[in-house]
Amino acid sequence: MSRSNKNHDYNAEHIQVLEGLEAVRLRPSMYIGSTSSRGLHHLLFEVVDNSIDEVSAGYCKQIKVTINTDNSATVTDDGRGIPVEMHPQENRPAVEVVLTTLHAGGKFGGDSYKVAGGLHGVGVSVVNGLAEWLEVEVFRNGKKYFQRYEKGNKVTPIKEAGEIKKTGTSITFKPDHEIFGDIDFENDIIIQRLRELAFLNKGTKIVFKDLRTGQEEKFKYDGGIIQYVSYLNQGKETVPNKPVYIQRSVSGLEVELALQYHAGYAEVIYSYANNIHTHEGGTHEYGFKISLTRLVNDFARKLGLLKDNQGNLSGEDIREGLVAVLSVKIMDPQFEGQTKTKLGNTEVRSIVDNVCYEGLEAFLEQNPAVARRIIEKAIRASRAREAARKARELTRRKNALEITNLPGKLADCTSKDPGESELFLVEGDSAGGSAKQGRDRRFQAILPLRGKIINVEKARLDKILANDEIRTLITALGTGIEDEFDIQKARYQKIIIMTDADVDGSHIRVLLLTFFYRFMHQLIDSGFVYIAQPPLYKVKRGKKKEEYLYREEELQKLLEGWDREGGLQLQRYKGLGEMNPEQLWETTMNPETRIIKRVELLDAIQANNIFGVLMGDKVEPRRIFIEDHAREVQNLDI
Ligand code: 0RA
Repeated sequence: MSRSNKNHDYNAEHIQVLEGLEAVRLRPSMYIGSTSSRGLHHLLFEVVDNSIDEVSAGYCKQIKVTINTDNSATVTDDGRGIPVEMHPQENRPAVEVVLTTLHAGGKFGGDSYKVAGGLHGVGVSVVNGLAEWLEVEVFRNGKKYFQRYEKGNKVTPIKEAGEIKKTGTSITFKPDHEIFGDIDFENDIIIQRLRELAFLNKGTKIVFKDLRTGQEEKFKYDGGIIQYVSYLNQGKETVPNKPVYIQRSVSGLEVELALQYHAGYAEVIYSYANNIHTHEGGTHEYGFKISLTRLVNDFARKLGLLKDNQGNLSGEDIREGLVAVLSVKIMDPQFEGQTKTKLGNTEVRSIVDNVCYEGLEAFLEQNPAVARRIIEKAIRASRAREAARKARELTRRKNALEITNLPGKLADCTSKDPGESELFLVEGDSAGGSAKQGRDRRFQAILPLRGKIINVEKARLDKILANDEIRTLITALGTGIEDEFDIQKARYQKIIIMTDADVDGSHIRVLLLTFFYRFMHQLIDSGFVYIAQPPLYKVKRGKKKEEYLYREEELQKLLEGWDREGGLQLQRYKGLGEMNPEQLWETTMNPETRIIKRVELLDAIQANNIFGVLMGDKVEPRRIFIEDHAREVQNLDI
């Protein structure tokens, strides 16, 4: 009887535990979102988050993450160590409670900003339940303790395993193949999160080691999110030189902001609540955005850059080229939204608004030159946006009135199938004429672009949008621009930029790519934009057929192998205009023989940056750019 009683007691405890973690095994997605690769990595990050909680509590300085050869993962920290002492209510060691009870974490050490809500902070017990096995080592009280679990069930009691001076926790677990289809950890995903955590928790050393490949990475940023912003702006021209940094605690809410502008146009705002990336934003991000909009407008009026009769600059214009990291720590975060990554706490909005307004105001007052540059950038953005709106309206009106009436300069193709239709954007009227004669009119359309628009240095983007030729281009493409862009309406799925290999040619390419990048980036994303590669040389050797050379190296090779007997005629092409229609067709336009280079997003971003250099306020970078390109052209002139 007593024996069965004992068994009964043991089972009662056991069953209760099983009930908790069995639920996790039955419906893992309810706890970790999915059992895909994302869910797998979620397990690891859950364990790391527990160590980060020790960092937030002020007891942990170093975290080490190791992927072992059997695909198990080890997370070691130098915190206080999970308590091994008896838990007063549960009557078993606290470490067991932590590892087997759902949401047990919150019952301990209540004064730190614990991650909670959404899919995060489900607790390390969930990891235990979804692991083939899990082993915990605790370093505490001068001793080492050890315990092992399988599928969430304890297989050994917590027991002492020697003496040790340091404190901390080490958890090793192997994801259960019965739960996860794929149990291979991916370093890129892990590294990105660990780097992010190191930025968000300044001074914390985070080490990553993959014993499968030997890869090792170390992250430690004493500058925290200041270094995060610098990292995001790496290699870019920035205002100010060092990111602005604000940090303040109000009513238990800790607010940290770092920001800096770059010369480009993209807006990057990363917001976090308790180290969780709030992809969907929320009250903290909203508070920051409205404070920045209000402050920049207030300043613009104060400095007389915005007159009484002018309307306010929009938030969007003010955030063009902005990189900001906003991190808040909050006691009881509410995560809302589709993916539970939107901070919902209402009191946060006005606190963040005030902290950011006051902090940034103080900075701008001490740095009036920076204030001016930020405001001027916003005014330029506002002008470009207004011009884009007008261009959109104009092309729309034109389309409505004369739907079948395509621009006169466009020599369209007869095919109406975008999949086979090509549009050549050709520099200059004379090359345009040759292209029109040489083309296969069934599927090739020609739009000559006159020299006028190529003066990038003088033309700002708002002017360029007002340009007739660019508007013709917009109409010819049929897609609309910006928010109204619709790739389904593209009349050609190959848009081929055909320019000379000289400074003007490179300018026109920069301009067109910048235009596509800023107003029709989906064209580039879809791989519809190409650069034609006209030949550099025509060669005739003896009685052999003429050959065309597209690269300098080909000429080198040919000269090295030349036996000097057959005679050799070499013609260097300086421009497209030197080729007659047949030659242009054969060398550059005929799909059977031509070379065209697909434009990658990176090419377009680069062009966009160069555009910034060419039309920016700085004379020096422009001079260097033009000199560099002049040199390239000279080199071609051997
Ligand atoms: C509960 C209470 C205390 C620490 C921890 C849990 C703890 C958990 C994990 C998980 C990974 N590393 C960890 N480090 C600590 C507070 C202990 C105390 O008051 O001494």
